[in-house]
Amino acid sequence: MLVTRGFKGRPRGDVALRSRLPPGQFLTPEFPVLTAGPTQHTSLDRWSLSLQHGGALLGKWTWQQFEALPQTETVTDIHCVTKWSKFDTRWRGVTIDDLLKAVGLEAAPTGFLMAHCDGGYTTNLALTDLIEGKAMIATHFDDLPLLPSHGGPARLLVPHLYFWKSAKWVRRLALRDEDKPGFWESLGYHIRGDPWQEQRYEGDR
Ligand SMILES: Nc1nc2c(c(=O)[nH]1)N[C@H]1C(S)=C(S)[C@@H](COP(=O)(O)O)O[C@H]1N2
Ligand SMILES: [Mo]
Repeated sequence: MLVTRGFKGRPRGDVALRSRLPPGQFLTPEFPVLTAGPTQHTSLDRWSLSLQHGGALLGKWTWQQFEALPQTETVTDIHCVTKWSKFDTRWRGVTIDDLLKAVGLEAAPTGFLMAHCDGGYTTNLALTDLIEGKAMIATHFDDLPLLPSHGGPARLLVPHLYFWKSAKWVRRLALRDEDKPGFWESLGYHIRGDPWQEQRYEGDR
C-alpha cells in the first residue's frame, strides 16, 4: 500500500514536536548566539579546566589531558529563556560523571557547583542537575570543534535547564556545600531554571 507522508505522518509529527516544546517557547532551526559581553578566545596550549572543592584543587586538565578523558555523544533539545528552543542538537564532550570519576568521586556527591568562565561569567547548579548523564563539558558540536561564539573550546551543557546554565568558555568548576546565585541568577533570573516548570525569573515556582 502506498502511504503519502503528508497524509499520515504530519499531524502526528506535529503533536510529537509540540510535546517536546516547553511552555512559552518557540522552535527555531537557527543557532542564535547569546553572550553578555565579548566572545572569549583562549588558545588550546593555554587552556585548562580545573575542578575544586572549597580551596582544594581536586583535578586540573590541560587540553590534551581533557581530550583523553572518556568521550560521550548526545543529541538533545535546548531551550533559551529568551524563548527559542532548538531540537536535536548534537554534542560531544566529557560528562560530569566522568569528570568526577576522574578525581575519584565515584559516589554521587551532594551539594552545588559554581561554573566560572573566561570573561567572568558564572552560573550555579545543583549537583543533582549535573550527574547521571544530565550534563557534560562539551567540546564538539555536529562533529566539529565548538566555535568560539558558542563557547569553544569547551562549554558546560545542561540541556534540561534553560540555556543560560550552559556556561560558555568554562574553565573552573567549584564544588560548594551551599548554593549561591551566579551572574544571571543574581540579576533576577531563577536559581534553578527548569524550562518545563517555566522557572524563568526569581519568584517563579
Ligand atoms: N560565558 C558565558 N556563557 C554563557 C553566556 C554568557 O554570556 N557568557 N550566556 C548564556 C546564555 S543566556 C545563553 S542563552 C547561552 C547561549 O549559548 P549560544 O550562544 O551558544 O547559543 O549561553 C549561556 N552561556
Ligand atoms: Mo539565554
